[in-house]
Formats: sequence, structure tokens, C-alpha cells
Amino acid sequence: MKKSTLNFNERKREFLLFCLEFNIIQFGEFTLKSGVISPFYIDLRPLATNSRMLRRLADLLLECVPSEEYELICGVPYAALPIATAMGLTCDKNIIIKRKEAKKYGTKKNIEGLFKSGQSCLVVEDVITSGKSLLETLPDLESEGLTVKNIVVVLDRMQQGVEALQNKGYTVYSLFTLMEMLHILKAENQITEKEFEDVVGFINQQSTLTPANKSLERKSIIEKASNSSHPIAKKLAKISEEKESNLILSADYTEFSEIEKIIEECKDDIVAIKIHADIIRDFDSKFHPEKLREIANKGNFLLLEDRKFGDIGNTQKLQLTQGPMKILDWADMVTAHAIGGKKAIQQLEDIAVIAILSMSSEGALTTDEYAAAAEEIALSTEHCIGGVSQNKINSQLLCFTPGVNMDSKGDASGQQYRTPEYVFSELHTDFIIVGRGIINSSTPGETAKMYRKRAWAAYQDSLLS
Ligand code: 5BU
Repeated sequence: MKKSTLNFNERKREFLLFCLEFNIIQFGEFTLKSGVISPFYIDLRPLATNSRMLRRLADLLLECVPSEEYELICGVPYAALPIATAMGLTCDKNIIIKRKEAKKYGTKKNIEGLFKSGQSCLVVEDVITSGKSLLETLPDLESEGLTVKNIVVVLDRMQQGVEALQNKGYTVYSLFTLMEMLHILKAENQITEKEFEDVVGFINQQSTLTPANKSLERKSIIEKASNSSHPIAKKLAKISEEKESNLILSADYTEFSEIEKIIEECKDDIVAIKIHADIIRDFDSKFHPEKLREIANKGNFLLLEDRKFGDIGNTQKLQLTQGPMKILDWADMVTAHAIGGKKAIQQLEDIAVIAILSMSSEGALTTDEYAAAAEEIALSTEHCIGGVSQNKINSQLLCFTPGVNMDSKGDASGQQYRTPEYVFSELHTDFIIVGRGIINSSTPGETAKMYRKRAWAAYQDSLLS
């Protein structure tokens, strides 16, 4: 089969539209096994009869999980069995089959297939609801000596299943959450506003979506990232765990050599470096992006271009892809205002976007009302992984907070600072962005380490409280 030329998000959309066309997802009135009337119905089993879409789905799921993290693939019976097989054929890894009931004769085996104790296994599930069927399947695999760390699901119905598995130490990657699916279908005009609202209302009523009081609960970065479909959110969370860091260094220098120098000193303590490419006097559109990419890969951190897009969609797309910066060629993430509206931000779909919800500068016009509207846009936009915020974000968005300094309350130009402890405990921040607090220090490497440690400790405390 010819490889699709569409990007990840476009292929996700294509897959959903197919599901709708073939009644794999249906909207209407359905009586569930429990007797409850549901405004939607999802059954992924018929998917196996369309080899083209099954392959497309296999590709998408494989892209969700780093391939070096597993040797075998196992589908939870029955819906995920063909999906796991298609994945195995695509990535050339062996699959094993977990029986629904143990064989009553012969070998009485629970798991079929060739495997060795100690091998790592990726578990595949179609839909995760409460997580019950996965929690029943995993011990059978583990009792055979297999190591299970990662689970990939097509759809997270947002009924606490992911949380249940995370609490047991598993990493869950979901291709879609139910909310995301609804947003895509609404954006594609495949469901009406009323159908959208009916389903959201139903989910809320069933207490399946995070209830209002739950949304105030502090969620970890890993938890938020696993609910995000964007690989950059997951990568950022992974780096954060590995380095025990919530620190993004704002390298606001006007010479490229100074950026290289500060990275060398701080690379072990940061999850990302944030730059303003447009203030670098000698920015070389070919050499510098290549160099940045190389040192970021080597140092295991991401690149955030603080472009603060704020124009109409068409211009923003040109600013992302053209001009001397060619931001799309090298950055992992960009910042963008939501001031131009949802459609404008959608034009940046090829890159992970952190939407600016509120600003740290004195007299900023980002009122609570504005921030809430910007957050709504970010939440309903697939490639928005988080928000830049000076307030608590009560949703799944990752919260990035600049205006952090341990020793100063602000500068003469209206910048206002708070401490790492304050932002983690009061704002439930996930990542702090620190510039002059580090780069103006006489020992930036040591200072970055101190910020990392204080931030990580405050973050851990905030998870416990
Ligand atoms: P500082 O040196 O720690 O003050 O640098 C903060 C950086 O974060 C700087 O690059 C700003 O452009 C950026 N920033 C900010 O300070 N406040 C905001 O609200 C936003 C970005 Br949005």
C-alpha cells in the first residue's frame, strides 16, 4: 500500500471520518447493556474488515509509542487482536495472543505465541473505559515473565481508566480522547452543535468526564501528557521525568555564540530552551537551526521559539514556514496568542503550540475573561499542548509560567516576578520559564541547577497537597 502523504493529525482526522462513514462511531439514541440511553455508540470491531483503514490505524498507533520501548505486541481480546496483528506486521515485531479464557485442555496456556521471559510487551486496546479489562489482562502477561510498561489505546472515553492504570505505574498512550474526537468531528462539520452538546452533557451526567470538582485537582505532567495526543507533549513529559526538571531556560541573547555557551552550562538541568530568534543579531537561517537541533538532541531538551504569533491565520502560517527564521524547520514548539481566534491558531497545526492565556507584565490586558476564552480555544485545538499562564489552569493543558525569579520582584519595564514555590503551589504550574534569573548570574550552570531543584521539589509538593 502506498504510504500516506498526510501528516499525523491529518491521518487521525481521516481515520475518524472513515469511522463515521462506516458507522463505527454513531450518533443518535442507543440503549446500552446497562439500560442507559446513550447519544453515541462506538464499536471498533468492524474495522478489521477494512484492511486499508486497519493499516492506517496501525501506523498511527505505532507512532504514539517509542518503538525502542517494546519487543512484542499483544492485543486485548477481541477488538484489539486484528489491530495488534496489523501493528506487528507493519513494524516487524512479533505478536502474542492473550486468551480470553484459559485453555481447558492440552497446554492450558493463557498466552499463545513465541516469547521469552523478560521480553518487553506493548499492550493494545481499542477503547479504554474504566480500565478493568486491561487490569485483568496485564497480570496474565506479567505472570509469564513479560514486562509491560506501555499501553496504547485507540480511544480514551475519559472515565478514569487511564488514571487507574497510571496509578499502577503503566504509561498509557491514547490516539484520541473522547473530547478530542468530538472536537475534530465538530470542526469537520460532521456533527451538529446539538449532537456535540448532547454527548458532552451525557458524559458529564454519567460523571465520566472529569467532574467540576475533580478538575481542580492537581494533575501530574505525565498524566496530562498521556491525555494529550501530541507527541511533543509526551516527549516533554518524558524528558521532565528523566531529568527531574520543570525548567525551561529563556536564553534571551542577541548573539548566537552566547546561546551556545549558556546551553553548554545548563543543558543537564533543562527540559527546553526558549529563544527569540528575531533578537539574534547574527541569526543564520541555515547554520544556526542545524546547530540548535544538534545540541538539543545531544542534550535531550526541546526547542521553543517564543514567536508569540498574533496575526490572521494566513500570515501566521507564512511566519511559521517562510522568511529568514523558517521556524517550522527547527523548533519543537512555538508560543502563540489566541487573539486572532481559533481558525488563525489552526493554521499553525504543523507544530506544537503553547497558547498565551495571560501575561506577566504589569497592566497586561489579559483579563480573566480573556484568559478563559483563550483557554477554550487552546483546549479545542489539537496541536495546542499547553498555555502560558499566570493563573491556575483547571484543564488538561500543560501550564507554562514565565515571570519567575528567586531574587527579584520585577524589572523597570513592567516585568513581574514570582518565586518557583509560589507558582507551583498556587498556580499548579508544570514548567517555569526563567531568563535573567539564570543568564545574568555569575555562575549560570549552578544557578540553573538550583532553579531546577527548587522547582522540582515545589512541583512534587504540589502533587501531594
Ligand atoms: P526573564 O528574564 O525571566 O524576565 O524572561 C522571561 C521570558 O519569558 C522573556 O523571554 C519573555 O519574553 C517571556 N515572557 C514573559 O516574561 N512573560 C509573559 O507573559 C510571556 C513571555 Br507570554
